[in-house]
Parts: sequence; structure tokens; C-alpha cells
Amino acid sequence: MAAASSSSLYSGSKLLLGFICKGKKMPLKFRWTIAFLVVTLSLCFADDDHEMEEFLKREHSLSKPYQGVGSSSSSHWELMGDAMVTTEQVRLTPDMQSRQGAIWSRIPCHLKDWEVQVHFKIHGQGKKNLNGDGLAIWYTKERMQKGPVFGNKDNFTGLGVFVDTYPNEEKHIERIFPFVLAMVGNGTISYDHERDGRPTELGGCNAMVRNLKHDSFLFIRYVRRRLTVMIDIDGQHEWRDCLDLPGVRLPQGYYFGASAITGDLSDNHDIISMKLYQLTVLRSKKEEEEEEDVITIPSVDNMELIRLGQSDEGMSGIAIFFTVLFSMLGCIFLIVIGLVVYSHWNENRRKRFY
Ligand SMILES: [Ca+2]
Repeated sequence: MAAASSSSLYSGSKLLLGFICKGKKMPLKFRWTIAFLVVTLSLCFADDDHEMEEFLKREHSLSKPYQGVGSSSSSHWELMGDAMVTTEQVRLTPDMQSRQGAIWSRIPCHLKDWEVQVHFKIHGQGKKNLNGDGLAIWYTKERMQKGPVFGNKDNFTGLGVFVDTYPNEEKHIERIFPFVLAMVGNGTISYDHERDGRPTELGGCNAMVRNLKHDSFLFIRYVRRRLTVMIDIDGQHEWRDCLDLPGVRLPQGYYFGASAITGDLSDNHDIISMKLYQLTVLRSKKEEEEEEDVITIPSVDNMELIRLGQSDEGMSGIAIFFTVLFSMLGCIFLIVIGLVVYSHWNENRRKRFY
């Protein structure tokens, strides 16, 4: 796993450096060469040349044995709707029709840079495309409010990352489901369920996450206003890129949560763990100045450009064919007009000479 490996690499390089410093028999030149290699290697694995350290924040994390979750009011997590805790998982919904459930952190998160790793499982009796509807991971101002967006309220304020397992829109030619998608809401933007959230999406990727034998993970990182989503679903313990977007403005002090919903079609939506890491990032003076203003409303820079890019990307083969055809016809038409005008002008010129 990326995060785990970067931290182990970090401590590993410290160990190696210690060994180099203590090793008395090693020639000085050789020691310096190794030290140089270690430092270079560490820098390579740091995020965009910024060294990063991470710390697990237990008060914002959910893991086995889920002590007190759903039974004690002193627990850091609260259940809602049909969600149930067992020894193995927090089941947001069972594989039954018309259920919705959620789990929410009781403690607002005031970290500036963070990373959440979600170990989840979606499984059920339904065959492909006869299952639904999916689950969502949240970082929002609101908490514990039922609704149509994967069991959470619509017009939410903050970030939602959805694992959408059912294609509601019929014209999904180029999109394979299940699909992971991110959206930022400011309290007034509605999630378009019939179109699987496409009008408001920041991007995403397909992810065959149903009925897997191995573990599946979702990774959401928010560092220096950059949102990164990755998945690990192939059982290879490797993160696969899903979304990477700068200029995402999320306020501090929001709540983490997870929710799921079933309709006519259903699935078990399970959360096995949600681990939140605080990231300590070194910032340049310029970056610090840029981030000085406090964010109060979530927003995404250049949202219009992102939407434009997606509508281009979403162009079907037929649309591309007609665009090319009409562009070519247009060019030919202009050339013909040009030739006609030129021959007229030439003729007039000749007449003037004789
Ligand atoms: Ca859907």
C-alpha cells in the first residue's frame, strides 16, 4: 500500500542511515555514496518533492473490534438507519431491498492535510447490474441525515466519494460500472441520481469491486488542496490511480462518515475499517501565503473547465464522426468559395488589361 510503504520507507531509510553512521569499517567515500542514494530515494517517494510524515489518528479511525460502536454513547462513531455492527464489519445495508444505513464520526476533524484508507466489501446474490446501489465515503459539514445520495442527504456541504454499483443512466456506452466518483457540494448543488452524478463529478474510474475474494480498499488523500483518490481492488496490494485534482477547497472541522443504500436491487455494503492519517507536509513560504485565507465554503477551482473536459471526453463515436465530417465539409466549402472568388478576381483583372 502506498501510504504504508512510504512510511516504512521513511523509517527504513532512517534505519539505514543509522547503520551507515555506525558502520566504522566502511570506507568514507562508500558511506557517502550510500547516504546520497538513500536521500535521493526518500525524496523520490515523497509527494511532489515534499517530504511527508503520517500519523494514525485513532479518534477519527474505525477498526475492529468496534468497541462500543452502536451501543455506547461515548463511542467516537454513531450508527444510523439499518447499519449494524458485527465482529467482522460494520454492515451499512444488508442484501435486502429498500435499506439505508450510515456510520458517522462524532468528532469534527480539524486536520489540514489528511488521508483516509477505507477497507470495504460489497457483495450480494444479485448478478451483474442486478445489484445496487452503492456506498459513499463522506467528509461533510452535516452528519446523521438520511437522504437519497447513497443514504445521505442531498445538497450536502463537503466531499463525497461514491462507489456507484448501478448504472441508472441508460446511455452509459463508455462507462463501466461499478464506478468510483468524487463530488464536492456547497450546500446547494444537487446530486443527479438519474445520471449517476455525472453533471457534478470531479472525475473517477471504474472499479470491479463486487463479490471479490480478496480485500478491497479505497484511498482518499487531501494535501495542499489537492484531492487524490486511489483504489486497491486487484488483490495486489498496489494503489491504482482514480482521480487527482488540484484546487479543491475543503474547510476544516467537518465529519467523516460512510453510508449506503439499496432500492429494488440490493447488496451487502460493509465497512471493515476506516483509518485516518494526519499528514505533516512541509510547505514553502509561497504556499503558506497562498493558503492563508480560511476556507468557509467548499469549492473546486476551474470547475467549468473540468465539466467541459468531461463533456469532450464523453463524446460518443458517432458524435466524433459527425464533428470530423462537418469540419471537413466546412473546409471544402471554404476552399471552393475561395477558388470561385479568386477566378472572378482573375477574370476581372484580365478584362482590365485588354
Ligand atoms: Ca447509480
